[in-house]
Parts: sequence; C-alpha cells; structure tokens
Amino acid sequence: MRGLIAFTLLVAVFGRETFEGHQVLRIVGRDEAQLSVVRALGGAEELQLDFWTDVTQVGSPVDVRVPPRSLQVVKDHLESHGIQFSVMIRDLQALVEEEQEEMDAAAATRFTEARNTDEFDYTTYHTLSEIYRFQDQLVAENPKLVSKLTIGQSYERRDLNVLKFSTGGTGRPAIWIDTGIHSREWVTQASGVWFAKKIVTDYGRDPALTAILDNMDIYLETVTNPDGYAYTHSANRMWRKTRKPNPGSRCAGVDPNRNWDAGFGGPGASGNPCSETYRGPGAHSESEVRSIVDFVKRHGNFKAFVSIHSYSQMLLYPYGYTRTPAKDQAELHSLAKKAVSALSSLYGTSYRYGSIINTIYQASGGTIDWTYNQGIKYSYTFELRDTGRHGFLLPANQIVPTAQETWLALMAIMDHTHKNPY
Ligand code: BPX
Ligand code: ZN
Repeated sequence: MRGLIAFTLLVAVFGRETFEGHQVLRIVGRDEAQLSVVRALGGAEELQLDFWTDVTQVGSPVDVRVPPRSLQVVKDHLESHGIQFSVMIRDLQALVEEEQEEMDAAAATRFTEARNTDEFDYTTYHTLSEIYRFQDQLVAENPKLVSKLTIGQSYERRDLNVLKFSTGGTGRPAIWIDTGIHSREWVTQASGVWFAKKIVTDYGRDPALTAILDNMDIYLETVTNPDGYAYTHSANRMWRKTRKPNPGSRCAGVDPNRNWDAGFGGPGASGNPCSETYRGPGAHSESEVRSIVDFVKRHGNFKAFVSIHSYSQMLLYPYGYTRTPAKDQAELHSLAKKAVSALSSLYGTSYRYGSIINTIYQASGGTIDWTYNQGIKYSYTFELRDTGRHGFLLPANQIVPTAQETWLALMAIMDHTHKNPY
C-alpha cells in the first residue's frame, strides 16, 4: 500500500506513469491447467499485470505487460509450470519515449497548428484537441457533405462527436464506423482521422464510394472513448477503459467492449473493477456506450456497423459471447474473406478472419454482438496492425499504410452492404 501511495504521488507530481523496465511477455498455454496458472497470475493484483490479450483459449498467445518488480516472480512461476513464453517487448518505456519524441519532433516542425485539413499531419499521432479541431475544419471545408453530431458526453463531460457524411435524403440506410473505443489503440483513432479525409477526397472521384454516398450515409466516431484518450496522453499511455470511478474500488474504468447488452455478465468478461475487461455495474452503464446505443436505436436504419480496434490483424464477426453461429455466418465469412484479400493486396499484410469466439477468444458484452442482435447484419470488428512486435505502440510511420489498407477492406464491406439491401 505504501508503494502504491508513493507511486500515485509520483504520477501526480511528475505527470506521467513510466514503463521503465516493463516487459511484454507472450505466453502460450499448452492445456487448460496451464491456462489456469496464467489466469491465476492475472488474479494476483499485487503483481500489477496488464493483459493485452485475454486468456481464454489453449494455444492462443497471451501478451502480458509485466512491471519490473514482478518480472522475476512471473518468469520463475511460468518456468516452474513448464509454460512457454517469450519476451515480445524488452523495454516498453523505450517504445513510449520513441513515440513521444516523434510526436514532439513533428509538432516542432509544424510551428503552428494545421490551418486546414490539407495541412494536417496524417503521419503522426495527435492529441484529442487536435483531432476535434480537425473535425471542425473538415465540416467547415465541406459543409454540403459533412456535419458534426454530438451524440452525448463522456463521463468527464467531453463531447462524443460523430461525423456524418451525407449527400442528402432523409432516413437513408447508413453505415457506422467507430475507432478508439479502447483508448490506447492509437492507430485506430489516427486511421479514423485519415478515413474522414479520404471520404471527402474520394467522393465524386471514386465511383464506388460515390455510389455508396449517393444512396447511404456514413457515420464515423473517431474518438469513441475521449476520456481514456486524453488520459493516455496526460497520465498513462496504456489506459484502455473508460475513466469512471468504481465505487468501493481503487481502480477506475469499465471496459467499453464488455459493457453491451449481449451476453452481458457471461464468460469472457470480468466482474472485478481492477480487471482490464471489467464489464461494469450493468449493461450500457457507460455513457460512451449508452450514447451509441441510443443513437443507433433512434436512427433505426443502420445496415453495417464496423468497430475498429488494434492489434492482432484480424477481421471478426459475431459472435463473441456464444458458440452458436450467427445466422448469417456464411455470408459474413465470405465477405470477410473478400475484405481481407482487398486489404492484403496493398502491402501484403495478412489478416485472419472468422467469428470472435473462434478467432480471438470468448468475449461477452462486445459491441458488434449487440449491433448484430439489433438486426444490423454487416457487423464487424477489425483488429489493425501489428501482430505484437509493437502492439499498441505502433510506430507513427505505419499510420498511413495501415489506414490505406484498412480502407480497402472497409470499401469491400460498404460496397457489399450497398449492393445487398435487406
Ligand atoms: C474484439 C471484438 C469483440 C470482443 C473482443 C475483441 C478483442 C478485443 C477485446 O478484447 O476487446 C482485443 C483488443 O482490441 O481490445 C486488444 N487486443 O487484442 O490487442
Ligand atoms: Zn480493443
């Protein structure tokens, strides 16, 4: 406890949590017994482990961030149980500093903030206020195509902004895209910004996108968890959840991808507020989630819903909470195959695809299980680059290539949705 208080003070005084000496281990459990050992490590709160991937399936790698004071214990423990692991990231703070230095250097060469969205630097990571400013500029530059809706406020009262791309009409069928529901997955918010610019650039030029937008609207929420995102800049680069305090616990935040009313409370989520996959006190308890739920219901005509995460290079469809195949499994699977092949065509990036539960792990209360059960057939989740070399700290020089290749997959999904009305 004294350690924790000293540490909290340190963060309060010096601002940011450091990850000096933190390593990311990749653990592969050979059988159920080994998985139980790994899960038990997660339950030992004093070790302060941060599971970057959840432990639910034999043979699937589990990436865990381990602080220096727990490293020896954890490694010894794994070895004593004959559990295989490797060091994926040897010094996490080095990656954090590299990323921060790149951001600072890019900011220094800009002198002033971008005056318009052509000047915006798509090759670097940005703060929340820079992204919000970009959104307003994009609207001001393209008033006939783009508008900004505020669908609610976050726990800390930040606006939840959604860009609407529409060429007119009322009650048109629509496509939803969100990025950044997990705040530390920075390449997703950065890609969301790039997608917004891509849409205004390609409308009227790219026949496929033009046809889509002549019949459908696109809604894009780029910073779906703004409190978390601000916190990743100000205090803890590795923050994933929302920022709402949990009464009776010293741990804050709810996992907004376990908070939806789809298998809520079942296996593949935690009831422990200190867990990275804490489901929250009830379904839709988080304002960031509730605002989307209300908006989607009020709108009533979404035909595709794409929720974008990183990392692990996967394209996933429902379900995550149950092994029961989705009724549209065959179509979802063949469209995923097509989307992934379009993605790979650009830089050869390879993606796995399939249902959440069969491809990554069991997860309950996930976004797209809820949207699918609401009748939105084309519900997908992406896990963008990479496969663990940098994890959430993807170097900024990969932002644009990642966004470009992902856009090809998004176009495949949007085009199919447009051509297959239901
Ligand atoms: C994706 C969709 C539905 C349920 C789970 C996922 C995987 C996602 C998660 O656990 O919420 C993984 C992640 O993006 O958060 C982190 N990661 O694997 O790197
Ligand atoms: Zn995520």
